[in-house]
Amino acid sequence: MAYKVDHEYNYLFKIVLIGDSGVGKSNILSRFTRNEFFLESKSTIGVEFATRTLQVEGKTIKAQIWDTAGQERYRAITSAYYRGAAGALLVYDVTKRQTFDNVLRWLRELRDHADSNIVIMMAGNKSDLNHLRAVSMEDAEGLAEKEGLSFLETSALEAFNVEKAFQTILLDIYQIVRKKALAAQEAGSSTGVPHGTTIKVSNLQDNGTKNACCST
Ligand SMILES: Nc1nc2c(ncn2[C@@H]2O[C@H](COP(=O)(O)OP(=O)(O)OP(=O)(O)O)[C@@H](O)[C@H]2O)c(=O)[nH]1
Ligand SMILES: [Mg+2]
Repeated sequence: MAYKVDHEYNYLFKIVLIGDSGVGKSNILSRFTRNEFFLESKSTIGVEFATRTLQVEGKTIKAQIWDTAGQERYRAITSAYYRGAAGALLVYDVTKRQTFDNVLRWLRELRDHADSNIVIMMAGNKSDLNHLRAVSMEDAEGLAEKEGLSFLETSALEAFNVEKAFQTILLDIYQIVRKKALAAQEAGSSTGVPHGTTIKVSNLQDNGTKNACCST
């Protein structure tokens, strides 16, 4: 049987796009992966994803970015959507206050469904519409600091900071992965033996089966 092994990247990281409907998630994705923008795009139905491979600190990283509908009625797939995600781009629209107020709701959803170590970047999209601004930089920076998120304003239309947003998320993820790998290496080399789970086999039971109990 013929099959192809893909050796073209060092790491594959999944990133999810979240935020209210209409904030520009799908256009951020198309700008980043295909350098395209659509003035009149339809609301996403179901889940789509696209990939782009890029260099981070000399490593080739394939970013697999998932996009779904911000609209509540399409969102019955949450746990599958968040499974395995190493990063999240949480988008609001700088011209719509409600989408910023809902950031806390999205953070709660991440806390409920995603890995606790997930890297989160908040993006205030549509920065090109400055004359219609309803969320100040100060408010957004305040929230980002309080919640421990990175933050950028972006414009999918003008291709402003879209690249930087993903680069920042990927770099943060890469550094976490590297730190973990180094820690594991050090733990292994300090004893000279590989680390594993210790299995303590206790008394033989009456029926002759062994009762194994584990400690780490
Ligand atoms: N001016 C401006 N408009 C934008 C920008 N990004 C997206 N839009 C417009 O905003 C509208 C909604 O964009 P989408 O990308 O479809 O939004 P979405 O978040 O994917 O929406 P759902 O799929 O419903 O969750 C479209 O008309 C886009 O053209 C931006 O940076 N600036
Ligand atoms: Mg969409």
